[in-house]
Amino acid sequence: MATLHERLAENIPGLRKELQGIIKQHGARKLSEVTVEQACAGLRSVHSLLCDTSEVDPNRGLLVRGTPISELTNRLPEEIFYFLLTGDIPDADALKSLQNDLRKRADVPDRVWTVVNAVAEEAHPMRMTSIATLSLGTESVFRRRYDEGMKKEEYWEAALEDALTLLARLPQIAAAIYRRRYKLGRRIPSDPKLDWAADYAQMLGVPDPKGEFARLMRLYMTLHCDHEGGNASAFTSHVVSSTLSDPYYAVSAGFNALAGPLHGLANQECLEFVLGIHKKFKGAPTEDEYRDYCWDVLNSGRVIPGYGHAVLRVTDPRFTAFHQFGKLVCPNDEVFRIVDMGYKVIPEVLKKQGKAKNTWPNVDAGSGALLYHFGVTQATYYTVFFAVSRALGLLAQLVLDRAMLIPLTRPKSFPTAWLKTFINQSDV
Ligand code: CMX
Repeated sequence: MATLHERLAENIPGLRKELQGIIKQHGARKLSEVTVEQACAGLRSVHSLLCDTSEVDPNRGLLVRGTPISELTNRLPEEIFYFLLTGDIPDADALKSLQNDLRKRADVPDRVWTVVNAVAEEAHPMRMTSIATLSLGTESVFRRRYDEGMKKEEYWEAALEDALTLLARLPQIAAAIYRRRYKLGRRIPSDPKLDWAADYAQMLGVPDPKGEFARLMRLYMTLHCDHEGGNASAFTSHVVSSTLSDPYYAVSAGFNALAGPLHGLANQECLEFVLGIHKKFKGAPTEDEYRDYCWDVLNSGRVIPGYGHAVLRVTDPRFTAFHQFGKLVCPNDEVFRIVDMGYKVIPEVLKKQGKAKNTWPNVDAGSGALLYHFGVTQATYYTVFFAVSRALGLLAQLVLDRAMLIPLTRPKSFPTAWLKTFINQSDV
């Protein structure tokens, strides 16, 4: 089977021609209407972005290239990256070639370690990850080739170069940040015999005699890989990369969006919520105690982290995958039991409250308890796991954006005065 680069080179001319044909023939057709509320409140559900890597179906959850994520849970993240970009699962040779390519690119330059070590030790790990990502960008092939006058048709190849290098180096950087931020000792070198996620797992230094933590990391990296194009981090990365900033700028910007509590930081808050229950009840509570605790949270004006979603209207299949993993690996772990019990109690409470459109758990509700089980107790680090995985999707999307010659993103804004005039005129 073709290598990733070969397969993309085969696919892109046809896809480009197809899209250009669609725009030429149907460019004036309307896809979506924008209401005043949508324009003033986050552009919810406005069909306005192309994204071929994945889509989120309100009732089926994440579909990667049309395949439900629940059918991909045994795949390696490297296979998923190939799949996101091409729509094909690589065969053994293509996978090996991709893994070898990543290994060759994995050495992190010393100056990046200098930058990582210069960030305040108490900084949030997401800030460190974003700074390190930006700092890697001084070697951007995209930037160099752009400055040399690269043709538009070749942008995707230079973006792919950067994407592979960034992916190859992120696990080392993220693991080093973990060890530095929580004072766990020296960096652990990469082991080139391991796959991408298992290597990340071993570089964190988490004891893993049965290889279960490595399995969790593979699952984690696969489940968080992508979530279509309109979520905050993907959209941010898309906008930045549309300016022809290099992929390091774009991914770092995407990470900055991920660091918000309504997005990727929620997994940190989920574990804090579960640990709060554990502390208060000195273990798993009864269902009644759990219910009362949730009402106290809601009545104090806070949200229940890990529940609800902007698009999904069912239990997130990614939660189901983590939940099943926990039931197999640590069914009696007290923190996991609180997550398990929450699945029974919380949807019912949220339903009674009647505000949330989706009362079911999202991906963040259970992942922290599993990490905690393996000794990764530092919840402030959890969004970094999300970021390393989501880099797969951000990078795949931006390579395809450049391949499809997607131009600068530039919606039109308007002042409130214009809105008032518009309303008055349309009322007449
Ligand atoms: N607990 C309490 N109230 C909730 C809720 C929850 N878990 N989820 C939604 N609501 C409330 C909203 O705060 C909103 O209240 P107001 O009308 O008072 O503002 C109301 O229900 C309607 O919200 P919604 O349309 O159902 O949800 P949104 O699309 O606005 O927001 C999300 C989606 C995820 C931000 C929201 O469900 C939430 O805050 N959940 C908790 C945080 C969380 O788990 N975030 C992780 C999301 C996963 C990700 O994107 O990374």
